[in-house]
Amino acid sequence: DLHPVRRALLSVSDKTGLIELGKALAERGVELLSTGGTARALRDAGLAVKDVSELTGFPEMMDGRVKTLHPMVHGGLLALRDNDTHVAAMEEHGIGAIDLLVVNLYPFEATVAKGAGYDECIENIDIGGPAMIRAASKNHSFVNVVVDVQDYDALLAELAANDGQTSYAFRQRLAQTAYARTAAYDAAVSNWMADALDLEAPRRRAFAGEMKQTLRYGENSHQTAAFYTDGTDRPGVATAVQHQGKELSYNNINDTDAAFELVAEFDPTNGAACAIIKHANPCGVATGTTLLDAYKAAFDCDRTSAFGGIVALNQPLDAATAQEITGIFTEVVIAPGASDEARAIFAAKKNLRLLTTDALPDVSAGGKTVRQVAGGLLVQDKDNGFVGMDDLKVVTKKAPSEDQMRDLLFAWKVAKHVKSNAIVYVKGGATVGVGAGQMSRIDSALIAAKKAERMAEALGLPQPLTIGSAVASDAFFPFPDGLMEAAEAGATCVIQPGGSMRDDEVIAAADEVGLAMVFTGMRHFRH
Ligand code: 93A
Repeated sequence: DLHPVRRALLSVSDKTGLIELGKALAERGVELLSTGGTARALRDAGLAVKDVSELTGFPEMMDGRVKTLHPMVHGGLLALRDNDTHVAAMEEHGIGAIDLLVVNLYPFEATVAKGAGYDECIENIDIGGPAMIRAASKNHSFVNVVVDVQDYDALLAELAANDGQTSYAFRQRLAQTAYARTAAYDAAVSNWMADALDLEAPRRRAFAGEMKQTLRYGENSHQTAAFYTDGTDRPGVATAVQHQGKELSYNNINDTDAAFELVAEFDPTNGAACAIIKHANPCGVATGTTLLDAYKAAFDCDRTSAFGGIVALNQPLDAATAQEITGIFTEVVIAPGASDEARAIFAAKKNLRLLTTDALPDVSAGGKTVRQVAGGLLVQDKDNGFVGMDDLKVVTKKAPSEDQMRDLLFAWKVAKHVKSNAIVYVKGGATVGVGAGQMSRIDSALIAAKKAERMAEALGLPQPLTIGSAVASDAFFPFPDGLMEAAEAGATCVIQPGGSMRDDEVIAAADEVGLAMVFTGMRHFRH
């Protein structure tokens, strides 16, 4: 199943590594065919190249829209070399076999990413490239197709190992990658159009990903897993740089994402913030004048759960905070940067992973979230809902004080990132109890209060910090009972969406025990 590579067609928008590849192929005696800009680049490097326009007898025309769409090209890619009628057709029409296709496409994704207008995006939809890629991939019994610069080395290694030939298995793998590339390309075009046309629910949707890394296993050790990126360059766990520590696990990536997206809710120009995550839920979130203060306060919410947690910061990691974090076992720290001193401190902790990005995730950005169910995908807008002071409606006789308002809005931001049913107690810009993922809201309120009691004991406090706290509920209280649990735990003010059939009863109950309560009019379920 080894086949020699004698003739190659190179047509690339990204010219990275092109000359080295061209030279290596020429040294092997491979004849080079190429399109306009690619041919020019190869020729400038002193290589002999035949223009596709010479091959087809047609000039590249219509602004390059038609350059390789021709039987001389597609016949050379698609002809079965072991089929008599195909071979006869090649001879009759003077079509030469093309054994290797190297194409990378017009930079459509990058054009969209830089914010180009409609017409410029349209002009960057490559037609001839994908057509050739799909043709060459179909004929992988004989033809090699390379669509990524990062695969040039593997191609040259394969040729070197097999005296200028490639194996069937190698060509199969190339074809699989190539089809994923054209699929991703068309997915990008279609998704861009859905956005440009403002379509809420396009009848068809395509998703695609590029492997970033294989993972040792998935959520559990009997599940295989890999991490795919979606091609956007958003700051976040997918684009973060890892400075030290062993490879991230599936659960680490999921938790690091949860941590970073949560801490990004807190504008760094308003002060430092820290979020500590376990199993995708926060076990402590706090703001502070310094990162160190914020970390300590977040840690004090639930020291037990913070062990082996993931820490996210909204400002670059500094030495003092780094030192404090090393006080307990932490899996991952992610921040928008880290000082040299901080990195030196972490360097002594070999198992601690440090990830940095250039910027915080943009929490106001749009986009879609996707979740799989049996036989389908659930697609929705990312929850970038925001509630500010002006959106709040005071519904009780008592109105929250300014300090209480601050804590209520803080609690609300955190509740958005807690699995439902979410109950979050906050005092002085720090969570003091988080109840997550319960089937009953009362249980979430109870669990959060219980945790606060336990922390008070551990810290030797006279009383739990839920006394005099602000409490947030991610969805309305259907009955007064859940709210009364929070009041029992010591909460004095409440933020919740409102909208229950029994709002009147809930408000009356709040008034009776002297709570100040505000409605957001927006819910933050998270499952
Ligand atoms: O405009 S196209 O869709 N029409 C074509 O026939 C065609 N053939 C190759 N774009 C086409 N290409 C693309 O041109 C390739 O996919 C590659 O990205 C680019 C290389 O152009 P040049 O060699 O002129 O830099």
